[in-house]
Amino acid sequence: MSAETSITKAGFVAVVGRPNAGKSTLLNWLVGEKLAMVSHKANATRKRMKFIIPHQEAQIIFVDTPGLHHQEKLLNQFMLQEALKAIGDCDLILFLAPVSDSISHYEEFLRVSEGKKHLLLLSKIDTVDNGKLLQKIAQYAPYAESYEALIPVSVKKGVGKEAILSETAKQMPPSPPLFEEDILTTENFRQLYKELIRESIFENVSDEIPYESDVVIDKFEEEGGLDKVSATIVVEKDSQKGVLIGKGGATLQRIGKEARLLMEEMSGKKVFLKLFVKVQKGWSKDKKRLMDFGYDFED
Ligand SMILES: Nc1nc2c(ncn2[C@@H]2O[C@H](COP(=O)(O)OP(=O)(O)OP(=O)(O)O)[C@@H](O)[C@H]2O)c(=O)[nH]1
Ligand SMILES: [Mg+2]
Repeated sequence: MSAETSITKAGFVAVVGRPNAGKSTLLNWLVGEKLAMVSHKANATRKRMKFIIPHQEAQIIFVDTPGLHHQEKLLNQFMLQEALKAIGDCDLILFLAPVSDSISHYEEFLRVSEGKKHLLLLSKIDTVDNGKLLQKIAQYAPYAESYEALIPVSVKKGVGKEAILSETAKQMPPSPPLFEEDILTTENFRQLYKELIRESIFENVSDEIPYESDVVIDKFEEEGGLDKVSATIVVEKDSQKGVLIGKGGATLQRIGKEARLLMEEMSGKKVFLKLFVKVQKGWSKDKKRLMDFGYDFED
């Protein structure tokens, strides 16, 4: 770490909200690179992920989290725990409330947020007119004592970035930088690639398959400017394997091609991707299997 750093503040910021609120999209936009998977389908993010963004004299470590959502399945319990851990470990929370959501979700959040300082972000404001936006802001007004700031945001329209970064930087505690100053995330390429393959699955197959599948990177080799990746998509049922492969392998080919393009765009390298599909019945309900896939309950 450079001794000449201009960073005098640093801290962790948990980004939380209901599934599909736009958390991962927001963080990709703030960091200026598409690092995290996003999907129009809910419950895309499964693990915490750090995004490191310097702003003014602060090093802000944003932590993306799975949507706040209760479900019986073990994988979903892990996901909820991830969000709650991020809340427990942070200096500030960004709570994302899509502008069309009922404020009851914010009231629920206030009950789990342990009185921690937070910014209330009204997300996806491009989906409503100005009148509706003002109405919604008025509904939150009685809670003005609870939040540090209310910021209307639209990633689609490019609204809110400066306000989010400066309000967040203001709340960071005095500290030397906590991570190297030139990195955007602490995730390695294996993990980032895994998530982009999952994104391609979310976008290309429907019903329960996105929720009952996961990706294991079996091999990752760098050769010159080329990343050679072999990965296995794990599903719960034989029928899901059939759907994922598709007629003559067409679906798997499409998933692979879209994943490869996402991976190449993120890494700026050429990627050679080989995909396999395997059935492991009950993996999403089995603690040991979940741990093998990187969902570590003790972490
Ligand atoms: N119209 C509009 N759509 C948005 C905006 N931000 C995100 N979205 C869309 O909202 C959907 C969900 O985005 P994500 O970023 O995956 O949401 P998330 O909160 O990370 O979701 P989980 O990981 O499932 O909890 C995607 O289809 C995004 O394109 C926005 O500002 N405007
Ligand atoms: Mg997400």
